[in-house]
Amino acid sequence: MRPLVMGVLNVPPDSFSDGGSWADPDAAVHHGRQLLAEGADIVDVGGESTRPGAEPVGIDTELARVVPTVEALAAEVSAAGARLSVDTRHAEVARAAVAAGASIVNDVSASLEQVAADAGAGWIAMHMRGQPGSMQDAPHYDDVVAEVTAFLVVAAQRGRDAGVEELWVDPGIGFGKTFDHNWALLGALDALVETGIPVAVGTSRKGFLGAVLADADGADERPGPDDRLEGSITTACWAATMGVAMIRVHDVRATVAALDATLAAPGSGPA
Ligand code: PMM
Repeated sequence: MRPLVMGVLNVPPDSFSDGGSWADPDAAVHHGRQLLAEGADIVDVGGESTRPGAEPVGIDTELARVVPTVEALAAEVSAAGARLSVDTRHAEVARAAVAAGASIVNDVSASLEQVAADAGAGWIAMHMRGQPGSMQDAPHYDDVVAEVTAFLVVAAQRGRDAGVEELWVDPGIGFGKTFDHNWALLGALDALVETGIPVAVGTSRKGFLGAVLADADGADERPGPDDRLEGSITTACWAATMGVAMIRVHDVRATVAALDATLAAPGSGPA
């Protein structure tokens, strides 16, 4: 079965990959509609950039970006049989977004299980080592796959104990990880899937893809976020064959088509 495709709708002006193209609320709503038309199962609205080195924006700014966008999209998303998620680390923003029509809390801090449970929302618990401002300062693990898996199994249990009825765990590609850590986690996605907890993953346009794509075509310069489509799609398809339940992407149409092609052959999914 095809994983759910979550389309990224970043409202902050400093988001690393779309450079704030959708910072104006009307433009954000327009882009949300486009993600939906392209086949997104979930539209993920975020008001605070968590790219490496990003500074926190403040709750009021985050609320002002997220809530009107969720409100404006809620009816259309639901009519299309899709859902809205809110990408936030902050309880207040999560609560307000769910009140405005979101039904999933996409939580890069893996700490909002009680908020999600109380709001009757689903919860995505992502692994992050450190905080966005400093997380890429020499991250170290003895065994990245074992440590991230152990963290996520505990998080999922916390979620269930809090009363969350629908949850996913996400290894947090790029969040306090070297490029090698990211590849190790992607290579071992099947082990995470084998825990039986639904797995979400996001590789789309991330820096570790730029390094590989530069090597591939012999270019001196690494492609920027907008030029990482091939790597984004290939890793999404890889994750799908490993059995993940959800993939977070910027390029919805291309990813959906590639996933359908990848999964069309009998036996192409997880064993
Ligand atoms: N990556 C980003 C933001 N939110 N949420 C989940 N669950 N998983 C991710 O990998 C993830 C996320 C950073 O990427 P962006 O700046 O392009 O949104």
